[in-house]
Amino acid sequence: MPDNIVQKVLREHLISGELRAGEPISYRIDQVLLQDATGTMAWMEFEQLEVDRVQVPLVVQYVDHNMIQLDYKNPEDHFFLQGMAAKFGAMFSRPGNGICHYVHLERFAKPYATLVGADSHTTTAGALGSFALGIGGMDAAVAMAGFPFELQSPAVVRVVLENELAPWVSAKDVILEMLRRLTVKGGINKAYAFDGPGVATLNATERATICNMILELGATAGMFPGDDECRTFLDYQDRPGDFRELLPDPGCTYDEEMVIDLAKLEPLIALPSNPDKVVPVTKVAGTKVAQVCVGSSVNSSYEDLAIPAFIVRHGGVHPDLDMTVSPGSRQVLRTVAKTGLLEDYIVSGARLLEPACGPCVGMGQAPPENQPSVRTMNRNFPGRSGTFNDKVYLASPAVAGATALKGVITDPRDLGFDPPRLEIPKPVIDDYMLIQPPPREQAAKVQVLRGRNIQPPPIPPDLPESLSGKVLIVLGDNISTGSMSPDGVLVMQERSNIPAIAEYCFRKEDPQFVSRAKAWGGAFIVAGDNYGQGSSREHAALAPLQLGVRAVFAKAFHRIHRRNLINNGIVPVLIDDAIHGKAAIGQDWALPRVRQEIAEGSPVITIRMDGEEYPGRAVFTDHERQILLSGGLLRYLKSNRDASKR
Ligand code: MIC
Repeated sequence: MPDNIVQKVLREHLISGELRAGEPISYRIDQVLLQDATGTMAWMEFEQLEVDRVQVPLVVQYVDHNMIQLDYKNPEDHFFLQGMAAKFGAMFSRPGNGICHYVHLERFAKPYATLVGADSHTTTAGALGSFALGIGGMDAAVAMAGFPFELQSPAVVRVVLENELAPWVSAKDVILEMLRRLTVKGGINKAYAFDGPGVATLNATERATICNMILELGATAGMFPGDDECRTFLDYQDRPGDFRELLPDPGCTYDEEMVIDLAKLEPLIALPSNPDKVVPVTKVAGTKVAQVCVGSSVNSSYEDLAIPAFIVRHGGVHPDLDMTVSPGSRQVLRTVAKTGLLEDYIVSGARLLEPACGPCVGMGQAPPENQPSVRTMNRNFPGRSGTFNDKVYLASPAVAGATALKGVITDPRDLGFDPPRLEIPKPVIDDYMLIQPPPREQAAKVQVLRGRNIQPPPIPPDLPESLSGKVLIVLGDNISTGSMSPDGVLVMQERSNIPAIAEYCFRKEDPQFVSRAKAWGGAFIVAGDNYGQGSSREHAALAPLQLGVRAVFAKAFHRIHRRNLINNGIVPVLIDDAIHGKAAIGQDWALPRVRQEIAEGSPVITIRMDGEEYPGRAVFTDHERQILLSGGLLRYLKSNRDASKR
């Protein structure tokens, strides 16, 4: 049967199930990526699986998120991760080596690889023909232990790219256009396979921009073919042996199709505070801006940095704003230094940051309240920048550069000069900060520094016959995981300590949430559509678990967060508008037959409120039901292992 590129990679790795949209499948994982903010929990979960070494060909532990070392917490986490990587056979990318997605693209991504990562933007590697997706830390731990990865087979959408981008229009505008058309929930359980004549006009890092932000559609993955552009990038990276041609078979089919005429796109911008609030830049041109941030895991390649550098050399960064630049990797930083771009930025008055996520997750450079910050980053959920009432806009490096020059949001087509003709130099390749794990015999002797703030994850309780308690909070649509586990230096440095990070749960939405949850003994969260969008952070499930939350009722869940809830023994129940409309804080709700309904595979989970019963919906795979009945994924795996020993 002719296969599209998603099917080709999955078929080569398939262990069980059928490659049909919606069917549960399991497949073999080649590579796992961890970063520091999710990695500490993932390693502690891995330890619980009692496996002496990672069981997949490549695991890389990056340090790129919690880079501000306010006190002992983050640096001790970094050394813990370095020790765990050495002990269990993972590579370690030292702080300063770069952003996980960018370094992974440069050094490890390749056609036909399957990659999972404890970071939602792991999808970036799809630019080089990997089937790559973000997952929670516990799922990453289980993948590292060699278990097949389970997924709902995504519907494959063919994205036909036609023609070529006009001057000053960029790959960022392609993905912003997709967000404009499809919204932040339009891609749930879909994989986007790029095809058509426009594909060859986009180089690997432009493809990475699109694949990174494909996640903002809620999508499982995005994939470009393994074609000449992919080969060129791998050659530049001195990895010609990693190339394999990966093209759709003639006559292959797709579940859906969309067409984007690249030539018709114009510079776009996402308004505060959701990545799908996309409008043409012309609509908001002239808005005064306090900050411009270039770089992060998206738009941090040499080319991405070259365009704003070229623009701001026409007079310097506007005195009324602050401009920051974050290169994607040490390789990019060295290339930028060698080619003189660094000098351009220094002369122009930009602030140079280290190759790390930085402002993207509120790791420093928080903007002033209520003042626009234009960023080339991937998300602008409320408060993510670290500032409570932030106003973050997302746009391309060209728009960011033009804005930095003029001090107001500016369409680069109005600059009055042409974009630079970019020669992409051969990068400076240097893996000095990527540490190989020692051989197995030496690994056992590795001493791991367990910092004082590193506390084991909470263990979910058993799922009883019935659950009852109070509604703790009622939320609207598109609540991101940043609400349950906020961004910013102060909160994120508690990523290794769930009791501490739980104190910040829903602090933006409702500062009384935590005290109420404690006083009422936990219970239930009620939410709208696309609950848990955004980040893969398992902490968004672990913090509610710590506070006693046993079930979450929502009109729809984001894929990664839904799975994190299940893994941690919290029941995700689907509800309709009518039930959502009845919910109020403090109501007594019950799931009177929850265990039996889940055990029987019932499509309904009965909700009782005010003496009436309502049908909540349950859509679980058999395996997910077993996980919930066992009190979470680790308890499920442990009880299976103990049973097989008996
Ligand atoms: C993000 O971009 O939101 C993050 C921070 O990289 C997260 C991971 C995390 O919260 O640690 C993600 O994308 O999964």
